[in-house]
Amino acid sequence: MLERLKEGLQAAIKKLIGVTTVDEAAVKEFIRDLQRTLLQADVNVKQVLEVTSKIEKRALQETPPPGLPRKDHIVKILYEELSSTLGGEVKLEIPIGRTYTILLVGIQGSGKTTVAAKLARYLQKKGYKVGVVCADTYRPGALTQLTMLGKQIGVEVYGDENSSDAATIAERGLKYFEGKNVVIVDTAGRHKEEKGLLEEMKEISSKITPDLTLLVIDGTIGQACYSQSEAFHKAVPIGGIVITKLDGAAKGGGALAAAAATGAKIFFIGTGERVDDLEPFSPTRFVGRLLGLGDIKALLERAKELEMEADEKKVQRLISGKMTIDDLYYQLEQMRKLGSIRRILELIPGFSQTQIPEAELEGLDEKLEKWRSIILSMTKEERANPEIMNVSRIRRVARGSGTAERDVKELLARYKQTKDVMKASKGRALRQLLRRLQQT
Ligand SMILES: Nc1nc2c(ncn2[C@@H]2O[C@H](COP(=O)(O)OP(=O)(O)OP(=O)(O)O)[C@@H](O)[C@H]2O)c(=O)[nH]1
Ligand SMILES: [Mg+2]
Repeated sequence: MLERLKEGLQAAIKKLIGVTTVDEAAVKEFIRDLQRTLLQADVNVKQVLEVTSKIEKRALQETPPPGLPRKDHIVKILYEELSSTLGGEVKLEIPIGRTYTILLVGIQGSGKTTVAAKLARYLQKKGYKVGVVCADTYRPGALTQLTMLGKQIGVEVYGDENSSDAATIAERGLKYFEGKNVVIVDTAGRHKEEKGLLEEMKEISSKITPDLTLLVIDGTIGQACYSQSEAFHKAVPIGGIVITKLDGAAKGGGALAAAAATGAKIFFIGTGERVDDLEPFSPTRFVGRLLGLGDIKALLERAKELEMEADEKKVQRLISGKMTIDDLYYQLEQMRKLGSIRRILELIPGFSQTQIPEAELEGLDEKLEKWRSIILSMTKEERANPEIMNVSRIRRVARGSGTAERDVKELLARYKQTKDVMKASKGRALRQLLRRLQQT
């Protein structure tokens, strides 16, 4: 599945791992390789530029935890950013004690009927009692197709060849399957015109008010997934997406990225014609597989270990009152990864709201951006030994970072304040913070 994308990504990684030193030129080349590969997979240009510029920025600016090679750190960044481009994790949760209704919509030939059978089988294997309703009155032999698939997997199918009223059939089907855990409703894809199809979906949806409407999209159309799902979303609220035919679809990567860009979650992917070829979709697992899961998993674990080790060393330094500006910066970056600075600072005993006025908390997230450039304009010596910062050094750093002298002074004051708090509490404050962060 998605062999070319997989090969392209892995070749780019291999090349990066192969260079002797990862300098700016090597990162830029890596980024170009990624762009080429993603574009070939029909990922939308805007999305390609967005994700690769994030990767480039992080690759050039972030300091890997001590002990983790820069190359590995960049692969980790690639993994994180690609996963987040494919949206968040989602899981189909079936409630117990009532019938959960899933409505399948999508254009002609997208794979709805196949997905109806695959999904029924998937849920049945999990122990749910499932019924499938054929609410397609347009396709010749639609009911026969679904009934045959139902027989194959041992799931009952409801339909009415003599009626052309899809919404009423859907409604009757739900009544017929009272007592089942899940009822899946398959709908028409062919219609005289698209408008009519969307009208019919609207009618069915308002008549049966499904718990979940899944839009089934053919993955071979690539980035066109975006406009297709937008069109459907305007007619009925789409709760999630199923991308089919990812087996052998050269544009599958683009299809997934485009679907995720609409904001709807991808629930499942179809990977073949057999009834078992359906997988729940997890962006992290999927990207892990694209990049070669075994390696990625080991790398992530190692990165985590090293980060924890580094944290412990920093805690030691902070406790002994030897905190540097680098430590402060690292800590702020770590926190930023965990959420808004404001929320985090509220967790630190020494930084409680009694000490920081509300107004000051407001712009803190943007302030971190300023601090980043200030710190980057300081020399190594200054960062390790902020006490040497005098008027002329402050002026130089302000000019170099494009900030005001008062910003530099403020950063230095905040540094001193944090250091004092840490020292006074002998690191208790930090330990408490770390413990709380781990719990959130
Ligand atoms: N290779 C591959 N083929 C698939 C997959 N899903 C569906 N198909 C094929 O795509 C074709 C159309 O699938 P259907 O399930 O009939 O599509 P539909 O959306 O119900 O079509 P209409 O009812 O006409 O709107 C069939 O030949 C399926 O076998 C998939 O994941 N991989
Ligand atoms: Mg069908």
